[in-house]
Amino acid sequence: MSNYSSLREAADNHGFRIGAALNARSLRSDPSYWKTAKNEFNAITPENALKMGPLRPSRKIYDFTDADAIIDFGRAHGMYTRGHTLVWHNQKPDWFQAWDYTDEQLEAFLRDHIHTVTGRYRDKIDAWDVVNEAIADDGTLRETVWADAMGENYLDKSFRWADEITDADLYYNDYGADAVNKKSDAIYDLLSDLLERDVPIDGVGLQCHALGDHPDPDSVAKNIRRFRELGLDVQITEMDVAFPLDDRPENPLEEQAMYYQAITEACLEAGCGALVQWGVNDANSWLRSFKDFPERFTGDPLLFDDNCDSKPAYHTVKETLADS
Ligand code: 9MR
Repeated sequence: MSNYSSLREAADNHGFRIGAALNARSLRSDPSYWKTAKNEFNAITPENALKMGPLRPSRKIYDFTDADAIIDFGRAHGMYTRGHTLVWHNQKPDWFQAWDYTDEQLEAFLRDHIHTVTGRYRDKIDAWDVVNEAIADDGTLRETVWADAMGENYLDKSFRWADEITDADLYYNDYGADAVNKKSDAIYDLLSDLLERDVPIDGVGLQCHALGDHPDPDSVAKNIRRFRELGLDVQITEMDVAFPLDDRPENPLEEQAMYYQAITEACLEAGCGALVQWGVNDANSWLRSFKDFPERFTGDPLLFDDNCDSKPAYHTVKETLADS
């Protein structure tokens, strides 16, 4: 057993970033959530507050209240901050539906959005997920409003606009691409092309939502290595580990602990610099409320339970960091 009193201390001592996605409501209202976030993690990602929908209640108005609260919390406690996300097909503002824009207007809107948001947090955000989930599950470019108006070039432009304003590291982030597979192959090709065109991209975020399928940790390590060899930084950006309700292992908490351990080992061995879990504690996990798969997965995917008590996975991750 290590002598470290927190995950944060173990991670700090080994130059690793261990993070959690945060929401402003729980930070404001739940003291054990606040305390766990502050004591156990040295990195944060606002879970929703920096997305276009929450930030843009109307076309001309920004609402930075929740984003500021989370980012100020991180800065007050010396945490590394990931900004999530500037360009995504989901969580667009509601008013978007009714907006009858031209391609040129949409491009100008996106450029202004990226300039404004990266500008506000110029000295406060360390890494941005500039583009999120641009590749579809079959490996082709996802059809989105951005691709529709601007073509594939929307990625190049988005990274360049962010780079005009901020010195933060600029990431491409996606799910289902944690291991070597068809989707991560497509992302590898996409990012190689961006680098070849001198697009300012620094890293790739592998989300690692391990729900039904738990990607093979050896293959995850191999995947991390190949992106590193391209010259990119790699981070695990949204990890959670759940099981299908109709195919639960006998000891889900033990299995979960072993899987978190294996991915932490893969990160350390392959040179991935951060592991961020997607929430602080189970009660706040998106799996509890996500409408797209009601009651399909166990709802306790994180390192802390509903009361913010540590789970077996917490201890395997901490020991793995301590031994590194
Ligand atoms: O956790 C987020 C949840 O609260 C939102 O309702 C949802 C909207 O689609 O987005 C969730 O976060 C997603 C992240 O931004 C991108 N990768 C997948 C995450 C889980 O769906």
